[in-house]
Amino acid sequence: ANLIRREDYQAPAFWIRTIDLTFDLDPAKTLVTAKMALERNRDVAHGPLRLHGEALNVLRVLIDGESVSFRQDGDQLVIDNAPDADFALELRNTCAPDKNTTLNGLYTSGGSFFTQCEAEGFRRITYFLDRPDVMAVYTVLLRADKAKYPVLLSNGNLLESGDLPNGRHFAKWHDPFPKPSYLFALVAGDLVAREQRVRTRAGKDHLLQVYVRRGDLEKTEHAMNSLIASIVWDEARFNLPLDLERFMIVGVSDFNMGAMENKGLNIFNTSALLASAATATDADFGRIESIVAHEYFHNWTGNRVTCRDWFQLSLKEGLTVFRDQEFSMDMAGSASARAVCRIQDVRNLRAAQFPEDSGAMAHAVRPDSYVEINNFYTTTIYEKGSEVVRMYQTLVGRAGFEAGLKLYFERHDGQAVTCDEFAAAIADANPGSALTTRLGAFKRWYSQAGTPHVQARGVYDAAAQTYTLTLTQHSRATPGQPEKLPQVIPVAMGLLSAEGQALPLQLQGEAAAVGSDHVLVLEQAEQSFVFINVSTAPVPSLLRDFSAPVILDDGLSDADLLVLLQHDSDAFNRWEAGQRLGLNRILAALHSGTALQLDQAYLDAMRALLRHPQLDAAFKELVLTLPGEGYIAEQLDIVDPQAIHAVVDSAQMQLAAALRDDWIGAFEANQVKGGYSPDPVSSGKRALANLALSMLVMDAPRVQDTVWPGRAYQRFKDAGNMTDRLGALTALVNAHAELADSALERFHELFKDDPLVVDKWFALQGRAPEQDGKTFARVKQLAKHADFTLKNPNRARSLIFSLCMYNPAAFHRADAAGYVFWAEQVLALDAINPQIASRLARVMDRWNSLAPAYRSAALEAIRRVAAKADLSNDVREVISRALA
Ligand code: BAL
Ligand code: ZN
Repeated sequence: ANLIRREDYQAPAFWIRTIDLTFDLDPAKTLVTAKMALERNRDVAHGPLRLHGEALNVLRVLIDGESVSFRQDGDQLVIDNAPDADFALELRNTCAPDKNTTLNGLYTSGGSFFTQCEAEGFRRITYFLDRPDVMAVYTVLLRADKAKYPVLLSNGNLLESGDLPNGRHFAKWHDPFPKPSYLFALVAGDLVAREQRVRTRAGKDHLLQVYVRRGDLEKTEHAMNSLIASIVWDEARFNLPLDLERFMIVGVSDFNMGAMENKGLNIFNTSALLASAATATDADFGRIESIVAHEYFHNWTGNRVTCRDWFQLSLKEGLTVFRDQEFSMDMAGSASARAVCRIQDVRNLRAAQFPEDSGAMAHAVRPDSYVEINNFYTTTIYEKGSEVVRMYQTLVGRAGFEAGLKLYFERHDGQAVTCDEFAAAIADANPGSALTTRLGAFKRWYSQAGTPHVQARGVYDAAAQTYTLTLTQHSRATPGQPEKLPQVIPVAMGLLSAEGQALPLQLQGEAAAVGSDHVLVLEQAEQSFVFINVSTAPVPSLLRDFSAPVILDDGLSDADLLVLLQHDSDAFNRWEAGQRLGLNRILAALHSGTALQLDQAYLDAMRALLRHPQLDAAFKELVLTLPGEGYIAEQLDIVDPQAIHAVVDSAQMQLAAALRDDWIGAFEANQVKGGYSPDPVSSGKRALANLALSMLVMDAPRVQDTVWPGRAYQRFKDAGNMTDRLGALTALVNAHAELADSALERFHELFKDDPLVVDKWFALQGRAPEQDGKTFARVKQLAKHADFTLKNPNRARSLIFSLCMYNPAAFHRADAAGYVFWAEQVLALDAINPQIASRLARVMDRWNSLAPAYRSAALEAIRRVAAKADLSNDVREVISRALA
């Protein structure tokens, strides 16, 4: 397989200006006719026309109506003597949607047709210059059996539709916006739509539609509301209007990603679209809102301005994640609810992106090379990319960032550009800003992989009333990048007195204090900042709101952390202080190899937090939840997943026992009355009540209590919404309560006809804490369940990924059976769907840091996969990197 390098980018030899596509849809053999207007790109050397195509059967190739000779070169169709003048190319080919289990290109799901073209799926539909810098105007004629496929959709506006002989019908669509092939979409099937007409600020009317299968219509209200909110928000915050007369969303249950931003015709995994109180949790409602927003926001950041090449993927993804995160925060409303969003985003970043940055697949936000682009739809491109965009905003301010984005669209609307163009627009709109004066160094965020480590140490001089804060930074080597240069790191900070008072900040050399909240810019390997007129030894609160994606070592004592936990005006750092207090104790136990004994000071702090009269339930739930096992593993050079699990489990049991009365109080105080609403206050209460219930059920055996397991079972049975029902079920399952099995059975019986809920049922069992190998044994059993299949990505994720990716103690077994299972599943999946297989393969990214007891067995399993001769490029790349 070829390594594709960023530095080898060349503009295309031809442009395709328009394409007229005709589809005669048939599941076994679909006929595709493409008529394209081509012209040579005179800026590049004269050469043959090379079109991409995969798994296609070519029937004819005409240039200006004449048959032309062509040859196949691997997956390319080559025409050596294409004309110099503009010409018309006509192609006719077939493809086999029914056989397409990759879910990439044109495929069928539940008897309907769907497409997925990002990144390189269009070449599985017809031969094309399937690269994002070739933008064409599409006209699409769909023809199909009318009874089976009454709805025929493609991008843009419907020009005409009508009946054809033999029970067939047609629809013709035209998208006025030139677009790259990855944004093409078609849908054909028996679907129904929720519709809404909206009028935007400019007075234009638009039709919004959400298409789903018949029985799912009542689960689309939340998605429609989220779409409307997204439209309103993008106009209000960034002045970006809806540019289409018609905006459609379609749900499909077989889908590799969460959703796809095809122009005017977003296609969604049903898991990111359908919600009702009875079937979806608060977290699902939140996720749907953010994904609907994300895809909608792509209409500008991605579609109107797209990527020149796939190395620039974060140009659209990092920026669009940033936009959806900002949207979710604005929707959340109160300062506290915003902080909860931010904490959750950072928790996800640390749980997924930090390990990626320190593992075999570490890559820069703008990678230098790839074998399979599908392997680079990663948390680094998305979530770290979003943090990079956030740092622009931190450095130029909110208004400055908005001005920068405005300039970006003024300059590049309708173009395919690079991350450099984005950086230049933000910088040029903010001359003299903290960003613009150091733009070159700032852009190292795009080129250097790895998470920078920042160390902070402060010295207080009581006599001089100064506080000198010294910040140092270094980044560890990552594959292919042994040396790193210092990065530009905005460090938002404040100083507190030991009593928790915010202290005014005045930097040496400045005439006056700058308030009590300030952004320092660390740009050298080491820098000192001197604060003057500091009346008392301060406690520093650094990296407020997580102002940069770095690992901070601030050397703070327990006493300092307690001050921050109780008093910091920055809610993020308040949460962080609580996490650190827990983490320090867990790490100390792991380092010393002794049993964890939580001390009174820590337990008192947690109790005070739980009892706090002003803090919101959602925030309390986040503070009282211990750091995840994956995040703890990240703090260690040698990882023993079983040991980590044992210590975390013990910490949890002690928290459950010591705070028993307070958990009861928290459970009772956080019951939500009335109808279901997924708003931040209600969902925060449900989250805390569920945590309390889990704690009480977990603690029950210690005090021979049967009341709380009984109450959990009752709540599971009677719950009026899925959040409460699943919360109660989780409490029973995670505590290995006697009632767990009958609750699981009942749950399956209740929801066996709802695939998204059955996914939850599998996932819950795949993630259940291990106890004497029971969880692992159950997963192996469930893999043979009648409802289980690897063909549906959601189902594969629900069981197999839950175990291998999210349940380290059940997966990393002394007898290596987890690794054997992993290898089997990767190989089985690879034969069906390489994209999903390769995601599972990545579980072993960090095998090298496993303790010796696991390491050699893990390596053996990786080698077993590597030994398979016909691995996909996707899996081969991941496995090769793991072995490199
Ligand atoms: N572009 C792929 C799906 C998404 O990021 O929206
Ligand atoms: Zn996206």
